[in-house]
Amino acid sequence: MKMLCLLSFLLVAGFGAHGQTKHTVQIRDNRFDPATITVNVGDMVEWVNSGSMIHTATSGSNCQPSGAFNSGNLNPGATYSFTFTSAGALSYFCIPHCGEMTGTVTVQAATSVKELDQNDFSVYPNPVTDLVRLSLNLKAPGNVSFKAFDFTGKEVTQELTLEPAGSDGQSLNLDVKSWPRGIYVLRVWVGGKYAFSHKLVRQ
Ligand SMILES: [Cu+2]
Repeated sequence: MKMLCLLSFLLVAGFGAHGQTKHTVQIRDNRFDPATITVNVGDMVEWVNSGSMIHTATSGSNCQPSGAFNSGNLNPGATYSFTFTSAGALSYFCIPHCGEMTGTVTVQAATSVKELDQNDFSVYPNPVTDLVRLSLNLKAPGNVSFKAFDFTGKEVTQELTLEPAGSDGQSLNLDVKSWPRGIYVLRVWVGGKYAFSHKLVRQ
């Protein structure tokens, strides 16, 4: 029961409604952690002031606000969330420390890839405890790469690539033994374009 509750919490906290992913950026004295983050259209970024000073997350560059978003002053412990609804790269900074505290949010459009969709991609076993096999059921039109993220939006793997298909198809084994138990998202790119995401449960 305890596990079920935790699972429900993770689902709500990690994905929210409508498949939205929440990403967290820690505001430290004096930097954003991570300073660069890539999200998909519709995703939310939450900034958490985990420093001991007042900071802001304010879109713009060279200490000039652009008006896209602005947290206002965040006291230690305060949070600010913003949902990104259009693709592009947005620079931001902290108003009191704009010379040294800067970051970038890159928002990518989820493009549909007709030649390959989620049905052509299998993840087995799922839930997984140690080794998960990722494979394509169809020959993809280009290199397929993916990254895994935990429920806070932190990347947990370097980019992994499936080479263009040979006669035996494309697959690889991903060792997740060292990952903490929880829910992960595999984001899949085909030919360099974001295609879809797939949930992976490490139990
Ligand atoms: Cu600051």
